[in-house]
Amino acid sequence: MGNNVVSEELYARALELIPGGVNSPVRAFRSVGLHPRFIKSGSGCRVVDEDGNSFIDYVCSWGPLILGHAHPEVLEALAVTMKDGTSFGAPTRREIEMAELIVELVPSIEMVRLVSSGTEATMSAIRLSRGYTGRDKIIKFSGCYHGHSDGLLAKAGSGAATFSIPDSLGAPKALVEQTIVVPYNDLEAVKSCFDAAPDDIAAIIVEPVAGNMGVAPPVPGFLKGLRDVCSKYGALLIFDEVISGFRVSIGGAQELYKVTPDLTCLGKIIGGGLPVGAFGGPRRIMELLAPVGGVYQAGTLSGNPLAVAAGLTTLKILKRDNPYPLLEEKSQRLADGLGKTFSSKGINHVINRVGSLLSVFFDSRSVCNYEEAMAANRMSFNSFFANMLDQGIYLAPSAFEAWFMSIAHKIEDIDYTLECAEKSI
Ligand code: HOZ
Repeated sequence: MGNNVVSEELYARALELIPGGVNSPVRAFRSVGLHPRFIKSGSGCRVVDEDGNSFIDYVCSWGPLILGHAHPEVLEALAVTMKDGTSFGAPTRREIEMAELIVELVPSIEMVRLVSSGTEATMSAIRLSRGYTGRDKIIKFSGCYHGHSDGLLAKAGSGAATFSIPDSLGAPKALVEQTIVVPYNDLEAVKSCFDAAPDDIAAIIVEPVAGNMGVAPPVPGFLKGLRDVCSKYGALLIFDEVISGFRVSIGGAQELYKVTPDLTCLGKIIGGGLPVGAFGGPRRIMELLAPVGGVYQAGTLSGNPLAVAAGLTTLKILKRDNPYPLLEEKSQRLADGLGKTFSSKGINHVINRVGSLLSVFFDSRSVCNYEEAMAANRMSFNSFFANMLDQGIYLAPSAFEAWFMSIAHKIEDIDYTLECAEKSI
């Protein structure tokens, strides 16, 4: 679409100064064989690049922007808050309001600690689970991405999958050995781990809706099975709801699937587009955190006033407006339309969707785990991606990332996307 002369110039400059020209690997567009577009602005469901090309955006900053770009109420909250200063490194009134709202809306959370990213949230929840249980090992699922802390990079999805990095260089072997990796949706494999080491496993960490191998919903009984196994062996169940929190329902996946984790990690939407993470759970566990208990965790910008203002405003709007039925309707229209288009052209495909999270795999079988996601046809995805971009549709530049719908996507945007999909196949 249009030209990308300015993006190319900026990319060349960035390559000299920033590894790979980007501050997060998937943004580089390398896996789809293209160069990134440099984004200048966003409004509603659209972003505009430095060359003036306008795109319908299904990345939405990788999930935070459920209200779309530059939502007026979020901007207003930021403007008002900013006048009083940007950071104090001291408690503020809004943090309590934010904690109250999270506790009210997320079923399992009685107390919550704010941090600055999802990576910090999962890393800290793991430390807390180890402190609480006095055990070291954790179970994670292949293809689930829980941020980039050392022990959680084993068989991580997302960027690591995109670039075929099974385990990151630099992650100490001794630490990675504490992470047991099993296939997503495989309850029997989890049970075998506990049978083999009943007193060693501190926690299971799981994306209750996997969103970093593309989207893979939990099969019926999987999450409940994890809950039962953790309760049986005295391990903690950690739901990483950084993507699914306030996305698949206002109470996240735990509300949707009616399974109560011990700890929940949040991020993305709760920052309203600014950097925030959080982890929470019952008082008896959370009060093991310093300064009450002996598990240390801290952060200069934790609970940053601007981030809290944007996040709090976003959560209040979600509670006030309940956009979830409409998001469901629009996302279904998109998924159904894509499915119809691919079928009419005889293209093998799987569309996985939970609410406003979806992804497309070019495969004839179901995709329930990382191994199946990896087996799908990536070349077809790459050419689909390039053709969509050319027509003004900005998808995540990797088959292992989700598409995100916002309240700002209108029916006409979805129908236009479908027209483009028809031409892109
Ligand atoms: N791999 C991250 C999302 N799952 C990408 C985040 C980013 O590049 O901003």
